[in-house]
Amino acid sequence: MPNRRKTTRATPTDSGPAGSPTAANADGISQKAADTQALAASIPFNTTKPQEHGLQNALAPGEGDTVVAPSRLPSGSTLTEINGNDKAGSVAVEGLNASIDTLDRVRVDSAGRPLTTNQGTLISDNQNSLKDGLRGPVLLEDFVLREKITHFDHERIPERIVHARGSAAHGFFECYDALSDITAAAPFQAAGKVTPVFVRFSTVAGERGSKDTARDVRGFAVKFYTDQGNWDLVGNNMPVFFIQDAMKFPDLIHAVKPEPHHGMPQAASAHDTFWDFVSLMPESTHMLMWQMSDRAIPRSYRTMQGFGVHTFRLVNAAGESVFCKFHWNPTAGTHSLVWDEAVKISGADPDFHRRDLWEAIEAGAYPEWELCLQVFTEDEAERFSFDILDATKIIPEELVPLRPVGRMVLNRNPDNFFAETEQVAFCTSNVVPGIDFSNDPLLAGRIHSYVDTQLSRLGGPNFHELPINAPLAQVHNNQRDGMHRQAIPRGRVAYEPNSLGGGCPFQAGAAHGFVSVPARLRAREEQAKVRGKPEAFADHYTQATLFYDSQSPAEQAHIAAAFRFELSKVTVPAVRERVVASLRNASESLARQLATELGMPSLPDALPKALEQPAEPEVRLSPALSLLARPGDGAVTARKVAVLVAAGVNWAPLAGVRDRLTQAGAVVRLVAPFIGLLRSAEGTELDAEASLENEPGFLFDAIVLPDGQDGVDALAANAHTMDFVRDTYRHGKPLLVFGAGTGLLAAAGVPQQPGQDPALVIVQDDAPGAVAAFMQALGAPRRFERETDPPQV
Ligand code: HDE
Repeated sequence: MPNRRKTTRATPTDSGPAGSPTAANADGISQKAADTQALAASIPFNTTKPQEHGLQNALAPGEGDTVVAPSRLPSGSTLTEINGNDKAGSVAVEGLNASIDTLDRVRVDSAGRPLTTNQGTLISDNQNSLKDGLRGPVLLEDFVLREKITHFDHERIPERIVHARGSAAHGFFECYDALSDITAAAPFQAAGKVTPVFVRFSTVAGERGSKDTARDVRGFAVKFYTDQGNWDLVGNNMPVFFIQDAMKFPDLIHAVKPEPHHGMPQAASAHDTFWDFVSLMPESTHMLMWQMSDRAIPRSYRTMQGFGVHTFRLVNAAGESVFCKFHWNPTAGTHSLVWDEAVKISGADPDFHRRDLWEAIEAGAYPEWELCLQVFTEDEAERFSFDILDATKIIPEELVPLRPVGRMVLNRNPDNFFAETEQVAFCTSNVVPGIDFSNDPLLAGRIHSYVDTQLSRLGGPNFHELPINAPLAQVHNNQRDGMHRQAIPRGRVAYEPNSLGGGCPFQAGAAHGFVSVPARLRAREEQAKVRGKPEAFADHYTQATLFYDSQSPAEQAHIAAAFRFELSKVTVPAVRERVVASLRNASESLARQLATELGMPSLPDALPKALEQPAEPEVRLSPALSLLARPGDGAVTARKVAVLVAAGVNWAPLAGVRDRLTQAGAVVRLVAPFIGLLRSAEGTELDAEASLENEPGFLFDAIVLPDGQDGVDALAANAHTMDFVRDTYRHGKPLLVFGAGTGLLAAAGVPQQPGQDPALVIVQDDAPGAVAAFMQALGAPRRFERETDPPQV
């Protein structure tokens, strides 16, 4: 039985005596009144008020003033907080926000548990509604049925307005060396410091259920749960963007999303409104080059780069700041699909990237990226030929090299997609001391939009309390109430300054709190409230040319083919011609090729440039812009290999290959005409886990064709086998072919030029050597040399 406090006279809550209350009655009430009086009296005036004024104070705000209360009574809401019970619990721990904790506090495991309602009431029958007799009417009093149906009716929440389709995982960021010289940001304060992260990858245009392998930008959003608060680095897999000012974002998204009259197409930019918009926005040309490149069809989230896009600031403890750009580089290297493959995969497995990420992490093949910074000063920025506030521009690595500062590893899949991946809210405004914004006008709009959009998507201002969004750093402020509020603040103080809470929570001051870099505005004569862009923003083509010219011949061919495909889907010739006219300012050869391949009667005149004489660029060729510049560590980790089998194949050599690949971390699947048991030529019983029809060849990174005539004949009798072989060859992927398996190559029309194609490995007498060559090709970039346009195989 809870302790019963001796009843005392109730304290009026709406008036009081003149004299200072004393703890005369030695009961809680008078003790509290006395302590509250003493506390309030100990703050005779707001000592920090003068510090709110003047530039010097503004540059280094001080810590708020607090006093230690004579007891915890004044800061408590009620004396009865001591009357604990299993639900009300006990008294809040002093200075602790107990809602801040690992996700373990909300994890649910129902093993061995009976079904209950959401109220915890055990459910006797989860099969039948309550009725007046077996054939009688269902009764409104059936709260079990009603609760179940009601909750079901409201399971869906609005999808993200962009980036609706995504997949995520948990992991950590590990800092290489302390960076306290350039930033006070928590993740970078010590060598080996580990910060938990949650990362969500996404496409942009497609709706929540759309395919993964669309041609699109990929979101690369990282939430750092630092010990100084959450930092969200909400980037993309491309370092630039279509527009330079947030004002145009709704226009851009309306143009790329399904057209409002017929709701098509889904998850694609290949349609009239998109190309109409971007062809009238020449500043989008550089980004269009990236989007038409293979970067828009990554092989996996694990093999794509990430970029913060905008110029940010790093700020050290002394308040000194430098500019920086963020880069994520995958250890596995940058690898992409080819278009024909991406289209086919969309049909066979719309979850291709989600499955790849999930299976890699489940297999312990934890994806890893290196975080690199481009750090430069304001003076250096002034001297660049482009404006660092322009999100359509990169800083070539040849101009400002990348500085590796740490690695990120994703090693835990979510327990629940909705609770974690769907409810996670990334907000570019979530920064920590040591990270600050630049005046990039695109970033400015994002600082507003991300928080704003969560209000409708996640039901109000308390989305930060959703466990996946909650920080690991303690949260103490005077924000109160709002939909679905979780925290139960102790005390009656919800304002600052205050004396009745001893001045708490108090402002942290410049020493610990987030202080915006006192970025010096331009000279007075340059200041004016304006709606406009700096001149340098008008250079719409120089970096589009840099990107295109820096691509390998195969990548350039892919860009041209992508423009051709996209524009061939545009139904208005004038829009196509406008695009080609604009591209003439970036690459004359590309524009001419497109005019021809789109059957244009003539080559459109080049579009007039907004800036005829742009500044001379520092860099005209940047090899780092080619995907081939980062082939990765050559490992075959999580690479998927299909070993084609059928009754009568020679299993022994295949078993050897399977074991070597598996040891190296590749994923090997036995693929047969049908799943299930079959017997090899040696009489070994094999169990095929996939079939030629349920896992088509283009879902794999390479294939192995067996020896054993009976088996080869069985495979040859199934046209799926030909598709398997043809697609693998056409998509530039490795093939390892044993003995009679060469017959399948011939049947599929695959040319066999011994020694010409290191990724087409036909086993002669040195099987181990052949397997090694095959594995090397598996870890390497695709064999684009095979490509012809149109494809011959
Ligand atoms: Fe976004 N963006 N964006 N964006 N964005 C959203 O926020 C927005 C931009 C990016 O996995 C939305 O939570 C504006 C650039 C990612 O949950 C929304 C502008 C870059 C994600 C939004 C941009 C991005 C979003 C929709 C121009 C690369 C998914 C749902 C001013 C640096 C985050 C949401 C996740 C999501 C607004 C431009 C990346 C509407 C206004 C540039 C990765 O707030």
